Formats: sequence, C-alpha cells, structure tokens
Amino acid sequence: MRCAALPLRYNTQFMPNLLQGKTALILGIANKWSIAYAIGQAYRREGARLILTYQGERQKATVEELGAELNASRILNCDVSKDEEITTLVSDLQSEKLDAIVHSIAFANREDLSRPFVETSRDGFKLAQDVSAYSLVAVSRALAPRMTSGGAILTLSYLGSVRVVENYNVMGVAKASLEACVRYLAHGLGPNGIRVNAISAGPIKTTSARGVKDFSKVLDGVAAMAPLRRNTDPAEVADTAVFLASDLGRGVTGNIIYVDAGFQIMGLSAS
Ligand code: 0WD
Repeated sequence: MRCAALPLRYNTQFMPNLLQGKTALILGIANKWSIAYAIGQAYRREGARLILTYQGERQKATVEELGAELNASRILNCDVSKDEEITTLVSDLQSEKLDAIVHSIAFANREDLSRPFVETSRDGFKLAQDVSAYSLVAVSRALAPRMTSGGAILTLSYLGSVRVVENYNVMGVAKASLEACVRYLAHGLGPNGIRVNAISAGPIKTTSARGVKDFSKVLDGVAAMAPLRRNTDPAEVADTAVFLASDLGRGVTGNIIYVDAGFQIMGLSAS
C-alpha cells in the first residue's frame, strides 16, 4: 500500500515558539546553503534570540548579510582552531546567558577526501581532528559557564563515523571522534544541566560536502535506497535541532540522532 507523501516542510502557520526566551549561539554559517543557516532560520521561527559567528574576514560580509535576514542580535568572529579567538569570543559574550550552542563546523584537506585513506598524512589527520572534533571540546569548555541555567550543546555528524563511506576517509574518523566527544561531554556537563547531542544528517549539497569526491553519486545512491526514497532536507535537520534545544528535548543527552530519511538502517537493497 502506498500512502500520500508527507509534507517535507513543517507547517509554519502553526508556530508554538518552542525557543521563546532562549538565546542560541550558532557557529558554522558559511553561506545560505550551510546547515547552520537552516538551523538559524528554524531557531528564529521558534522565537530564539540569535548570536552568530563567522570564520575570519573571508566570511564576514556573507554572514553579516545572512545575520541581518535572521535578525541576529550579534555577529562575532571566531576561528575555532585558534585558542585566542575562542578567548576573545568568551570575553565578548561575558554578559550573555546562553541556552543553546550549535557547533556546525568541520574541515579536512581536500586531497584527503579523494585519495585512498591509507595515504592520509599525519598533518591532515591532525587538522581534521582539531577543527572537526576537538573544537567542540574547546568551545564547550569555554562557553559552558555562560549556560547558567543549563542548556543544550549540539553538533553535526555523519554516517561515515560508523560505516565506511568511500572518500569520506579522514573526516569519518574525525566524526567518530566527535561522537565520542559528545558522550564524554554529556557525562561531564550533565551535572550542570547541560545536554550534549549530535544530529547525524543525511548527505546535503553544501560547500563542504562538494569537497568530497563523487558526492553527487552519494546523493543519488541515498535517494534510491533510503526508506523515504529521497535525500535529506536541511529544514528537517533544523527542526530536530529545535527539538534538541527546546524543553521538549530535556531528557535527551549523549545521543546521536539520525536525520537521514532512514538511510542508516539499510543493509542491502534488492531493487
Ligand atoms: O552532507 C552534508 N553537508 C553533511 C554535513 C552531512 C552530515 C553532517 N554534516 C556536517 C559537516 O561535517 C559539518 O560538521 O554539518 C556541519 C556543517 O557543514 P555544512 O553545512 O555541510 O557545510 P558548510 O556550509 O561548508 O559549513 C561548514 C563550515 C565552514 O564552511 P567552509 O565552507 O568555509 O569550509 O564550517 C566552518 C566554516 O564556516 N569552519 C570553521 N569555523 C570556524 N573555525 C572552521 C574554523 N576553523 N573551519 C570550518
């Protein structure tokens, strides 16, 4: 039996304001295709006050433009691979009380996302771990004291952490590390009422994703095989990010939640 397709988008006429009265810091908007931008839109829709960061002068103008669209209260610089920039961010946020932090950041050398994994260099390995996994620890340590009434920290992962996805390589290893960081941070920050979770999103065409060799083949493969027979919409990831940051998610911590049209449950498809 075939049912009528469910609507892809949440009905925005029904707006419960799930994040009313909350302040969310979002790191990782690079452009309007970024998953972090979709999360910013959903958080705004639900009434959150937004603070955004950008990575250096290269991204400043774009993020300021998108921040104006999102009515962001503040837009600050922070390259998470630089301790001094995290320190400056902390002092810029000294008077803020944060309720949610979204870490939507990853980086690896392009050649490490196309050549055989065994050729990964020591420096390439360290770089992917530093930016894509350790930065969650650094940001959590620096900003947890600003979550004075508890809160939610959220990061973005991918299936390549637990399964081999060709060409994802060093980034898959970094995501495995990131997911372990989520569990240890959830344990360490839980007594302060801070929840830490990851969303493992299905593949989405963004600037970062285009750096992975043959990424469009991955999109086609997922759409053919996923239980929902389609790819993931960034708005779906964003709505789960709303749930995790809202009081509805108050009992959820240390989890990796898949928002991937169900792809991760599949073994082999006969069709
Ligand atoms: O298929 C996808 N697009 C998926 C992405 C599937 C599952 C997970 N993800 C993850 C990514 O691995 C990443 O953790 O989602 C997160 C966001 O990625 P995105 O939205 O796909 O990609 P993009 O729009 O490129 O945002 C990532 C951004 C960087 O963008 P660029 O394009 O400049 O590499 O991460 C930021 C930067 O804005 N970033 C940094 N920010 C601060 N300091 C740094 C840094 N050192 N390095 C990268």
